[in-house]
Amino acid sequence: SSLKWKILNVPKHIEHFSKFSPSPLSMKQFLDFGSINACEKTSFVFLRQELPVRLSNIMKEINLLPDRLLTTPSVQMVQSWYIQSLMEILDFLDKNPDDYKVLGEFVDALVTIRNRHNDVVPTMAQGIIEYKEAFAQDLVTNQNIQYFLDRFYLSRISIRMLINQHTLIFDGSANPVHPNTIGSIDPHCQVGDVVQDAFHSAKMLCDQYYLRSPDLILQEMNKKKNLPVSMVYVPSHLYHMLFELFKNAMRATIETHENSNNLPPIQVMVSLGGEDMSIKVSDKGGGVPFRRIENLFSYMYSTAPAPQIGEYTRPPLAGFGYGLPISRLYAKYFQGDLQLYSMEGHGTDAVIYLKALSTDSIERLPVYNTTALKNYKVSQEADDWCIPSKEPLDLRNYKVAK
Ligand code: W6P
Repeated sequence: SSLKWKILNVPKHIEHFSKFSPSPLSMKQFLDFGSINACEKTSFVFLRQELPVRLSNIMKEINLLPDRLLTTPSVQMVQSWYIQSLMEILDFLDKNPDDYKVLGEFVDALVTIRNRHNDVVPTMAQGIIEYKEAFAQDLVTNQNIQYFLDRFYLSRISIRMLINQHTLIFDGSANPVHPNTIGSIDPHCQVGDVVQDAFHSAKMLCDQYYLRSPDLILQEMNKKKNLPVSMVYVPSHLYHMLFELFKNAMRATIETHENSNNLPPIQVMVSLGGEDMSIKVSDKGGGVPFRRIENLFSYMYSTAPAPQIGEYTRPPLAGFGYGLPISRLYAKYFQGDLQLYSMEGHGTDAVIYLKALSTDSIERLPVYNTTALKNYKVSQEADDWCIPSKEPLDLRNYKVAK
């Protein structure tokens, strides 16, 4: 049958499309797809090539995972979703872009694909749990998993962005919920408003579990004008990052001031410069030792099995899950970053750096090439730094050897 023929040919299609580099889009290009002269046909012709390229590039990297991880039921399941979705898009390669029915079917296919991949993050996490249960976790494995998941989730964010833009802009039946947005992009995203929204949501969770919550002090700096800071951005991405930072900041604040009647507020500074739009979230939650900061972004160290029934469950307020590493990927997606500056004993500053100019906001995409391949081949080697000795050296026994 034609279905069997297609499945047998999937590896060949992956070979073909993974030879192309993904094409990063700028905010301006995203906006052009959604402007008055937006052409559904152009978007369709672009996506039926670009989606297979992005899918195939990352599928090549899935295949480079250590066998013991690749063969877990969870990772097998995720891989089968990618194969199925790739086949469904390839179905459109021989269809006529001038046929409006084809365009309608394409929107439907994209919605199906997006839903199929909804649970990729928890399913991959399950794969990591299965892997951790069976094998000792070493530093090299942690590095490899970190490298892969950062690229894999960034690829996923980018693919969902493309799908969201096309379906939101060209689904004629859907009334635009936000008339001033172009797909998921707000050309006049009011950063302070998103800060307030995200803070409010985190505060509700915090009140629910701790019966109190810190206040917000919000300040804005706009070098050019005395106006609220505004930029071209995806509000849902910004909200996701801020919500995560606020949950962390609130939890740290409450847990270090357990025996105090007043809580130090969380201070936010939103600053717009010529190149950067930066947001600093400061808490006085006692901070984190410098040595542990890296672990906050580690997929492997922050993957814990789901609590069993009857077991003590932690409040859903931060400090677990993939919130921080994925928030950093949202920042990096349009050439920004997310960094933590902590002082143990005092508190933590979390800073989101974004590009102020839409001309600088260009997708940051992983590409499968020989450099990527090399990064999966790193093996356990001797460290080129000494291991600090615990016992002070007894100098009386010290003899100079040459
Ligand atoms: C902390 C740990 C943390 C992570 C992210 C954001 C804020 C904070 N505060 O103590």
